[in-house]
Amino acid sequence: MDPEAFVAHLPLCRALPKLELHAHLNGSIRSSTLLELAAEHSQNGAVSYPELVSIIEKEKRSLPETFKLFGLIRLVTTNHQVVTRITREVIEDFAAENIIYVELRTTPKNNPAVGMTKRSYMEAVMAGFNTDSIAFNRIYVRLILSIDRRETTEAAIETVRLAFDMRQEGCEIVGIDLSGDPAIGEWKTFLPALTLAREMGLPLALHCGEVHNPEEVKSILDFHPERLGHVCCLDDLEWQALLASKIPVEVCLTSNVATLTVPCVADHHFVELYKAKHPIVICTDDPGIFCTTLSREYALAASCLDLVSEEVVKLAKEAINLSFAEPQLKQTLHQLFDFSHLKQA
Ligand code: 6MZ
Repeated sequence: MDPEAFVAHLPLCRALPKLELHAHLNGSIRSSTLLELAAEHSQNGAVSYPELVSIIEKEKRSLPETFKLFGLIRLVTTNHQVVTRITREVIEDFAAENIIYVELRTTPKNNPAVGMTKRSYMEAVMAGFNTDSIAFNRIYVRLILSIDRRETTEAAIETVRLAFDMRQEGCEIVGIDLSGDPAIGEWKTFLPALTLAREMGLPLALHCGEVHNPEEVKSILDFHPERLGHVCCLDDLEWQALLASKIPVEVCLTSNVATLTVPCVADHHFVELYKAKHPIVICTDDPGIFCTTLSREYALAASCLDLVSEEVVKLAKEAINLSFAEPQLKQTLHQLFDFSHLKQA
């Protein structure tokens, strides 16, 4: 990757209207907020502040270290008010960098100690939608509910039912995700919940192949979810099956390099996907954790693929068709692109 080309692409990538289709709420938390919450919780002994700071400051950390950090984040984001605050800040930050549509994914959590149920957690998330960015249509926000790989079949089904019920009630829920530490859990545990989601008409965006697990990757590809995240560790056979499937891939460059899943951006498998005209969408995964922005991810992708401006705009615009937005909103998003003052492909 040519650093000069990266810098040259940044202004366009910042100005570009963008869609974020793979961002975890608690991975998008502002560092300043995380440190503030950690300082509060270190006083009551819940977390070790120096430990958290040292993990946050590390530029690259393995997947297990990353999940250790998520464990710490979980300890400081326990109550409803904090969940609402984080959601509001994340939406404001996305809107500020010209993201016009986001599918924010989050894992509904039970926390009996503070009277939190999966539903009340989601209500706290939606209370964070009370921002000027949404009110003035600067950004459209939709939610994807995540099943954590540590969960039981029953807990996963509870999340899917909650997504269905809340969507029926008019909440902006558009799909189901499977995420969490890829070293934990088995496909057969989650399959009943994912099958139920499909029966209920909820699209699926599943994490796939973050670690080498050919059996699970094969099962996921056979299941044919609407979108896949990462697909980093695929053997030849699964790679060919992925290409043949045409299942769109959510590409998270900085995250994959930071977690040492991929050696560097230039060697990232998205280059081959792009050249094969496989549907891809550029995403951040966890912008707070990996200190990145969607504009930066687009500039990285553009410099790595050696794209001209028209191709960058086209790549960003294609995300509309890969989103789970309702048809009318897709039309609105197309118009927003068409009215932007950027060169159209
Ligand atoms: C797998 C990830 C992830 O749900 O509490 N998460 N799962 N791979 C990744 N790549 C690095 N990044 C984040 O957001 C944080 C949760 O999202 C999942 C993990 O389960 C993490 O605890 P929420 O809002």
